[in-house]
Amino acid sequence: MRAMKIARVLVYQHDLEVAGGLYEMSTSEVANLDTTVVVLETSDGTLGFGETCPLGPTYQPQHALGARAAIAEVAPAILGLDPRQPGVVYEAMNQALSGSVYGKSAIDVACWDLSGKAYGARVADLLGGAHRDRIPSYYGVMPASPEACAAKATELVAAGFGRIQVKCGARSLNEDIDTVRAVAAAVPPQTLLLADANRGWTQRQAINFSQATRDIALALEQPCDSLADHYAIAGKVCHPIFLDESADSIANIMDAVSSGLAQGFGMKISRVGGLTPMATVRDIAAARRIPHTVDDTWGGDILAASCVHMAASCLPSQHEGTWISEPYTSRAYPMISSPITNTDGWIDLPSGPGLGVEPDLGAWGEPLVTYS
Ligand code: 0XW
Ligand code: MG
Repeated sequence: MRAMKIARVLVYQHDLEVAGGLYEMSTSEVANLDTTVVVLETSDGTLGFGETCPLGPTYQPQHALGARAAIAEVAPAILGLDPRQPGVVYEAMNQALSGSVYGKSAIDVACWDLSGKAYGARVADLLGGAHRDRIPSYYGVMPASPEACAAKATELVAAGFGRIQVKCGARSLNEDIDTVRAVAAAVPPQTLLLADANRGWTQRQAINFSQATRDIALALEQPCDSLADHYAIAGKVCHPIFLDESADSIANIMDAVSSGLAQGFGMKISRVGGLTPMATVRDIAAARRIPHTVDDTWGGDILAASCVHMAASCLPSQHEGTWISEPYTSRAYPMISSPITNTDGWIDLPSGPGLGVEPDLGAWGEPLVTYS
């Protein structure tokens, strides 16, 4: 095998503006996303791309400056390593820094991109193979009146979406109940519905909401703040629990699966630390037939592509959908490759090699920092 070494780590920062002004959830709202793109340049001049983009500083304990600080800690430790060995690179990062896996995630994704380019394969192929070349997407309906949310859901179903998440927890419980009822009445019965409170409900609110909507087939996505809250409400709620923000490590996910706490997961690649750990999560979920999404918190085409490759490698029976930021973002960074978009509620798998996305680096300006 020809030698391939990481020679330089370049870090870029971009602002991603939210289309229409604000992205709202129960616990936070954001107008602008600060995304970090890592470019790994190898000794033979090949470039690999990775990205990490926390959803503002309060969605979960991750923030853009933290990501870049983590990258500063680990970048010197990966220089000279072979990016085709993501596990070896990951261990070097872990030896240099404990935790902050959302920063390490961008480097891990860039290693998979480089591996694909080196082997002439798609990242999905390296992850075990693509079960399909198009994957289903899903959409989060932001807080609004019951009528407005039902109208949006009707529009989404007509556009091809089969999975709809209703953002809850930002209004009174009765308004949430009325909204979810209106949305459920507006969509066909096979639509996968979720009420996502983004940690916003107390245990009592989650139990009351679930009991009041027990006749509706839906899942409760991260209703409460902590894992302990979810253990406390399990058995008292009438719906499956999908963990999202609390699905933050392989260990927690294993416990939630083996204890029977979680019946599904809203999975974010950067939250568990990249494609390498996400492949383990995918396999744990498959072993117990637990459905899950494959998303990230925001990001542009690079992060979206990494989600689509991972999602394509999941069994279709396990993968419920992939949320991408594209419908919500008015300005992403300049790219040469065609954008990763929803068409009829589905997303095409880029053809590769690697992630199959090509940034317009000439239009990106200078990197924030270069490690060499
Ligand atoms: C709707 N999402 C997938 C996008 C935002 O990152 C939040 C997230 C969620 O489900 O919480
Ligand atoms: Mg969620």
